[in-house]
Amino acid sequence: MPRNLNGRAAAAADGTLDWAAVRSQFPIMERKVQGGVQLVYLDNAASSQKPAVVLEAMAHYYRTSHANVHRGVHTLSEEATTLYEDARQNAGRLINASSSRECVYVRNTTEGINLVAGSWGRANLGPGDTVVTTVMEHHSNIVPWQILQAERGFTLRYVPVTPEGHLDREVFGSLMAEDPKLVCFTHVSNVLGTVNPVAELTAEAHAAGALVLVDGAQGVPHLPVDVQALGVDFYVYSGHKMCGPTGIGLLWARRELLQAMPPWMGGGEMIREVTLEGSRWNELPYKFEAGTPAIAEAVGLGAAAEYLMDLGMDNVASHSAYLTNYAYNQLVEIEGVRILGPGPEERMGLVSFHVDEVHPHDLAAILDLDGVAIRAGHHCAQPLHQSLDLIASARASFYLYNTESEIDRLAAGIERARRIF
Ligand code: 7TS
Repeated sequence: MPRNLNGRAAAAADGTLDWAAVRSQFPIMERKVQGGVQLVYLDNAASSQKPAVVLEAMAHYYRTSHANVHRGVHTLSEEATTLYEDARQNAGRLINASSSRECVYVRNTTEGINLVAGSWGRANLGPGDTVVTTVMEHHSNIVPWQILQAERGFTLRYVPVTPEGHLDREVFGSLMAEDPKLVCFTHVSNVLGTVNPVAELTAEAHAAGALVLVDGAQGVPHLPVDVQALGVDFYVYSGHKMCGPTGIGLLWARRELLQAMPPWMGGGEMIREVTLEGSRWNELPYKFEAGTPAIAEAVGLGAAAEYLMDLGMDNVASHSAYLTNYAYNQLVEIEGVRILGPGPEERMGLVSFHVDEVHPHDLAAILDLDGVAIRAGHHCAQPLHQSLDLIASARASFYLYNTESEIDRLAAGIERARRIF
């Protein structure tokens, strides 16, 4: 196996990417399961696999430079701090943040949204205010708002999804007439694969005087993201879905918003001065980073962001679109398969479906016997499944290292399951 570690090393002689070389950079792709079957990993929307460059960045940090950050003047603490802050730069550069001061490390997308709800939301929302989110959301962009609503007494409204799997723009428009204070939606649906028109929706929400929060959990892994061009106010993503480790993600927000927001958690790191009478907060972004952070994970996130930027997010997007299209066209041909969501050109990274007479969990179990890993269930999107009149669905989701022949194995497995039932 060639040991090309960084993304640039996978460029072919003609400048295009050698996707087989990319695949070879992910050690887990050699994994056999079920007593010797080659693993086919199609559960990337839940969590992606990691390239060697990310694993090695984290291991190297622990082997050579581990210490707590922003504290000591000793060599290791300074090295750890530099690695931690360089990683923040890369994680921000991936989404074109203009300053790393606007980039707050969080554990994941869920924590980032909870931070905005608990800080901005608690300070700014009350009776008479409206927050708009959508039926398409992962629970992490619904439940934090419901919890806050119970405390603060604002109105929470939901944009429905059309039968074709898009946000209902007419209802979206009519909800803007209610002067919402905040509009929250996902960049890419983790069930339908729908790519939402973030810039257009944001312009509409801004015209109504609302701030916009975008859940980028499924957007950042596959699409070039430019938070400045999109015009959004808050953008959140998880490291573990974009080649990085678990336990780390990024909340980006416009500086004025972060400056005005109260801290979310109190403790060490986030203060400038503490007396028994009260405390003053640290500068951005540290005001929101109480306690010893996930340092190695941040280093891994930075390495993942750099890896993706080396591959080129346009290349990554084309490859994901190609695999998604290939899978859609394979699955749509299978009798009894109902694909959820829009056509292949309007989706990214995944295909969720239902097979007549076969429960999604049974299907996933049969595919697992073939070494094919997919997800079955409600994918933390119960309201969306309720609107589709389904309790559960099966989902195959793709990433950098997947191949056509793996998708062929998925299709063959589905055919086999249909014959069994
Ligand atoms: N938003 C979207 C659109 C997601 O797909 C997910 C995770 C999250 C938020 C939450 O991310 P976390 O890193 O905070 O957990 N989605 C899935 C999934 O579809 N299957 O497992 C996790």
